[in-house]
Amino acid sequence: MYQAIIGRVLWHLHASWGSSFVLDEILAIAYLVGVVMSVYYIKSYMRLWSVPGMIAVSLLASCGEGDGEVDDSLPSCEEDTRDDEFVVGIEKTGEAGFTLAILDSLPAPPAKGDNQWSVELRDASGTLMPGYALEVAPFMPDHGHGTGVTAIVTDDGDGAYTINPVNFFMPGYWETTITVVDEGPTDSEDDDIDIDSMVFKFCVEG
Ligand SMILES: [Cu+2]
Repeated sequence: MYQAIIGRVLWHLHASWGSSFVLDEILAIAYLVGVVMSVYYIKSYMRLWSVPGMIAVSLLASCGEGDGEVDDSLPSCEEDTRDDEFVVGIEKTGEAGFTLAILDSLPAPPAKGDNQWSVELRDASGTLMPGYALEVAPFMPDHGHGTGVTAIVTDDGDGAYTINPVNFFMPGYWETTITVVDEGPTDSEDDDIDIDSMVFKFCVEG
């Protein structure tokens, strides 16, 4: 894209140099300025709508309101009825019948900041299922944002996986969607298949 733009600018400049009309040169310079300005505008627009940008914008819009005041528009964790109470072995079953159990959480219960989860994956018949990829996506539905910290998943064999970190960077109600993915025979994402997904719901204290 940049080569094409630069090529067109050079062509215009060449055309203007080749003639004796001052007007051509003025047009070429105006064109160059226009291209630079529009590229800069598009880049800044894209930066605004990138994931960190969206998080920053939604944080400014929703999480930053009421500086120094107690925000009582949202329930505290004690009042929140949407969350799961954490117990060792808490499990969720997806629509395809796969079950994911959290066998250990550091810390327990899950808290603000980075959490490490040891989980176990079984299929609908209860068989332990190693060899899948898990995609972990914490999300705050009240604020409409996720986290910028990517969870790294390790396949420990025999259906056991370690997820670290599950990042809850602010207090409140978080829904963590874990998607079970069959990555297929190649490294390419083209042959990835989503097998099942489950949602864990935890409210973390400030
Ligand atoms: Cu938030």
